[in-house]
Amino acid sequence: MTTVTTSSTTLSLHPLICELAEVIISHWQNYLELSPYELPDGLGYVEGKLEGERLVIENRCYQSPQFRKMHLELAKVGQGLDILHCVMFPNPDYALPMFGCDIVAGKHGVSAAIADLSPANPELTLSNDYNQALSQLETPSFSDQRELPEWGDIFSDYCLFIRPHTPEEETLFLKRVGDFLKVHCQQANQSQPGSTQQREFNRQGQEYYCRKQQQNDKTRRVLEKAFGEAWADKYMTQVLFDVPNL
Ligand code: BLA
Repeated sequence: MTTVTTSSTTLSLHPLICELAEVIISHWQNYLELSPYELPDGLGYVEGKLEGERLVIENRCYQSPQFRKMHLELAKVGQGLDILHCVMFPNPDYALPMFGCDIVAGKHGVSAAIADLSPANPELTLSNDYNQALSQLETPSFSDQRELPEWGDIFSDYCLFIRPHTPEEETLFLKRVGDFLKVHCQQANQSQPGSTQQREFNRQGQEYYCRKQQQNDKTRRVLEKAFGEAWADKYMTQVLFDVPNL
């Protein structure tokens, strides 16, 4: 068995980010059969500094039979910006959505907390099983819901995009992401590989999702400032949102 832990991080990060990292890793460990996944070119740990502030990135990456890549990234930009980024990329043999999550914490607290189970098929729909399971969860309400950007048509009706204002809202966010992960892992464990045609469908859905996420200029700008344009483009297309070439 692969043992995973977040306590080995050398970065000191916003507490919500540390707690969410624990929630994610513990769900992966409790529900899925993990094995290591090597990122290209030794990109597990990277440090950059150009004209901007120092950016340190720590990556954890695993795979399982149902997921071709499960990526958790923790990043620190100077002393002022902490980021958690996580995506579970399904193995395209399985008709599963993409779990994605992003937390951005600045000097004045968390400005963005995002989590979704996003469809990965050309119709941009979740299956009946997912709709059924997700509709049965408790739905917390948050005081500050944020508007999705233009490229955000990939997100489902369940997408949560908020700015938490109290410790209670932070806890509710953690609980909601834990609920999403539990549903997702349970559904994944019950799912069966589909036909070759279905697989092509799933692959196209994943490609569309990645192309849209690559349009997030806010992420791109942070990476460009520390590592330059070419490196940022390579990182966004080969590490953060790589398209399966299968
Ligand atoms: C927003 N992402 C952001 C913001 C920053 C980053 C600085 C702006 C925060 C704000 O508006 O308050 C930066 N995010 C990063 C960086 C990395 C990162 C540098 O992950 C990685 C090194 N982004 C994702 C995933 C999702 C996602 C998986 O990586 C969703 C599942 C969403 N991030 C996302 C969205 C926004 C965002 C929707 C808001 C974009 C906007 O308002 O234009």
